Amino acid sequence: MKNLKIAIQKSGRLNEKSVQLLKNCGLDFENYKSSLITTVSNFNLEILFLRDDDIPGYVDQGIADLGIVGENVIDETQADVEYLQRLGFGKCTLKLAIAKDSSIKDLQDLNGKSIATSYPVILKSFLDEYKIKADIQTISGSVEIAPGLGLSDAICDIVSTGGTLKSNGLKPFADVRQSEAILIGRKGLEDNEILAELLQRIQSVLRAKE
Ligand code: PRT
Ligand code: ZN
Repeated sequence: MKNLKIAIQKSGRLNEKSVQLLKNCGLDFENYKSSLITTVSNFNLEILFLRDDDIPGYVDQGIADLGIVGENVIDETQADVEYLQRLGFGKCTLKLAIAKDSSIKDLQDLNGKSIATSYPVILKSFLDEYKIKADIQTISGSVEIAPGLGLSDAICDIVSTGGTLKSNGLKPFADVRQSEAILIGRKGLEDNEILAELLQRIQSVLRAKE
């Protein structure tokens, strides 16, 4: 049977837990930090190591069959993929945040204000839902320093402990969406036996953790 390809994050917050999950499923592979692809010796699977932002697109295009990535990234890229299994790690919340002493009190106060984010697609759909017209400033990182530098009135960024907001003089203001790592698959994999076996193993690993 033809190997499936699964894309996981090469380095970053989801890498270690993605590797651990696959190892806990009994898959035997070397986690080469320098190579982009590795073969599982005892299962019909190859592992691709990618930037998380690229994973939904690879799966959407069928270059990878499966992927492990945060729901926030899937939503932001608007990839057309199947949600196969929530994985229970990488939990975080995309939040709006403002300066501790900001005059912004409720969502409607964001009208006419500028908001810095790395998630313009998700933010735009949230603002549209509340009929708020704000100026979205897309930046790729260090979003938390934008208000202090005068670039924006608010930010929309991922929060887990809240420590980063606090140390930049910001406070959370509203939740935009929650997220966790999820197993995604390309369309048309429904009857694949390798996937069925892998899903079964993943689900028993998750159950053992409960
Ligand atoms: O290099 P690559 O593009 O693959 O990685 P990346 O730098 O884009 O992503 P990475 O590794 O930072 O995060 C991968 C995924 O982990 C995200 O897409 C989320 O789904 C999930 N995740 C969980 C988080 C966090 N928790 C998190 N705390 N992603 C980012 N953060 C950042 C956040 O952006 C902010 O700067 O951590 C800071 C806030 O953390 P606290 O604990 O101070 O609130
Ligand atoms: Zn990324």
